[in-house]
Amino acid sequence: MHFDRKNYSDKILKELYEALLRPRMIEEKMLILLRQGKISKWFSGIGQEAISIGSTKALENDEYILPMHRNLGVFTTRDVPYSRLFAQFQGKLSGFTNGRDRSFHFGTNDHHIVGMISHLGPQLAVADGIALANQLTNQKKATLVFTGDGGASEGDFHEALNVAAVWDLPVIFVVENNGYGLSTPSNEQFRFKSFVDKGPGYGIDAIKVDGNNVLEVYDTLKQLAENVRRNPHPVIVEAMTFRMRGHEEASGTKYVPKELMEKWAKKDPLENYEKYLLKEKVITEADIKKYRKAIQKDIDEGLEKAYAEEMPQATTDKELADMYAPFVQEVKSPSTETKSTKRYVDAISDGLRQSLEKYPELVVMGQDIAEYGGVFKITEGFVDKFGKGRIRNTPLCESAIIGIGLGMSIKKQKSVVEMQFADFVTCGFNQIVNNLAKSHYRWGQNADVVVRMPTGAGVAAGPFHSQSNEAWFFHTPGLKVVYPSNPADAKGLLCAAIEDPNPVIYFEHKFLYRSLSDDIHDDYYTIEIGKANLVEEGTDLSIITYGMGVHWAKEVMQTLPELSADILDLRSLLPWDKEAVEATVKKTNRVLILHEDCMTGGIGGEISAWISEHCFRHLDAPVLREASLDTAVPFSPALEQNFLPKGRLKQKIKDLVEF
Ligand SMILES: Cc1ncc(C[n+]2csc(CCOP(=O)(O)OP(=O)(O)O)c2C)c(N)n1
Repeated sequence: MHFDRKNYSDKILKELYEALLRPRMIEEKMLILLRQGKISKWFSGIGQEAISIGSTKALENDEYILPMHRNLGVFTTRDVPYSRLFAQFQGKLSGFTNGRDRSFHFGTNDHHIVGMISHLGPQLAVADGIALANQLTNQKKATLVFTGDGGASEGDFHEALNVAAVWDLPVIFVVENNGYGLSTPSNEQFRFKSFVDKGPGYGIDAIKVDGNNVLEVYDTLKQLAENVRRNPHPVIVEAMTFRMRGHEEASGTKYVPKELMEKWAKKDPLENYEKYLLKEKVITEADIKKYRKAIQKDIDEGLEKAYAEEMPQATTDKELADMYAPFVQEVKSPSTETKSTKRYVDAISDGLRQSLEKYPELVVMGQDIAEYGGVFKITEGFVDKFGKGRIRNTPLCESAIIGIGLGMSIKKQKSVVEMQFADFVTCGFNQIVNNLAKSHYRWGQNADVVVRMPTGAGVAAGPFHSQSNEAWFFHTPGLKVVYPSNPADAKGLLCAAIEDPNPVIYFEHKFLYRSLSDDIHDDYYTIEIGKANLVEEGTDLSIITYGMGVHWAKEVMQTLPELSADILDLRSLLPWDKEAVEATVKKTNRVLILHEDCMTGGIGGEISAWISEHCFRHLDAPVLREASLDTAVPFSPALEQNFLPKGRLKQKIKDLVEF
């Protein structure tokens, strides 16, 4: 292995050596602990340390690094206290996740590190988000994110690179090419020869380094980082290396040809660098002993402290509360009584515009939302007022854009992401349910993102532009879900969603956009998230509903003058207003839950179960539900109307009162 020290001082060379030695020695200890059953799992980075060390040393300490499962060296080089690191591995409270996540699945803003989630690829877009926040606030900072060669097969890799390229984001994408993804060798993972070939495909630079040569990694990354800071743009670095142990310790390496192991063993990054430094007389054998002794002491002390700590005890209230960033909503009333007539679509636009005025750190992202104004024209004229930096046209990369929202939150910026249609959220689903929703619970990082979801049927738009998918998110702890049914709520709930530091899925019904108007307050105001609204009062039954259901219920009740109903508009689905539900059940004793979403697995099932469990004594009839058919949303108008519940509603109401 050839080392070129260029003009680097002995001091730097020694620092690199010491930094390289640390993760190696910790790992050797971890392997012993694993054998003794004292830790549960270990993903070894032995043989790959030079990439973590060279990269981390090349960056400034306040530049974010997003490591993967073999990047222990990032944590040790950023001086994460060993006792906390070991406590984290053991699931203890003084780790970084209150015992809620394992190994390297954590971030620490104190050290400017954002850890991975198991899904690997989502990490890459989070780096884009941090870089975008830096760019928008004029901070000349690089952001560095790792991926394995296997993880790079995920669509997330493509999306993150593509967005970074289009937006000139200062992100260094380091691909650790270690030849395998679990047991799958590169030739079964991809066909191209080198990740460097991907650069031109994205219109960005790409460079290959010997990932086992710490000096080469350090020097290359240092220059790249300087370059990226000065002239923001993304770059791919392919670091060639090899995984010397199993995917994780239990899985072994039987499938790896012996010759490959032998070949790469000769390239060990630590041994080779040590030999070089000895030969160059930068260090002596005595220095090595000294380093080892000091590191061993740090490890022993860290372990002792971690072991001395008790295992955490569970407290249900705390576990539940920590799914969300603490926030007590202060409901804002409009400052004057001035009102004007606004359509539902204008009310959303109004709320969004006023929120952009209120929060200079708020950025809106979505497809065609800039000059074009979005397909529903909600952001029309916004670019002129707020500029292209804050009103951002995005490529068709839902997953990356939502992940970018999380990255922006890490830098304390708010974002609203517009799905062109709620249906397309499937392409960003993983980021929402696994990254945004779980981030606060896992490591205390809130995701200050609102996802706007033009939803619903009734406009003959077919199976992929009409779906109701609120139930997917209703089932996901960590999210909030709101669903306004009228212009006043649309504005107030959007402003409230943007104020809330938690991820909020905001449903807006396309059918209502231009069909419903009302006099609404001109001033900024918010509506309480989690609070239902009793829109009509009656005595014979309660219809609990939201969205279009509110309008269907009102309309159908008009055709039944002999009956009167409480119509309860939930407005918020997560959390939903149990008090209001209980109150109406106690009042009328007969309940129908109505929603546009399909019956099976719709949120009506949950509300019905809750009523049975908590209000059973107040019921004079079983809780009934009416909902769409359990089919996809059909295109042709007659089929679509048959799919929707409205046509069946009258009979259901009669069934309920006659029970
Ligand atoms: C979406 C997803 N699919 C599969 C896995 C299981 N898995 C974890 S790591 C891994 C291999 C990753 O290979 P690579 O990215 O090359 O990193 P390496 O482990 O080689 O460092 C696999 C298949 C996962 N965690 N997430």
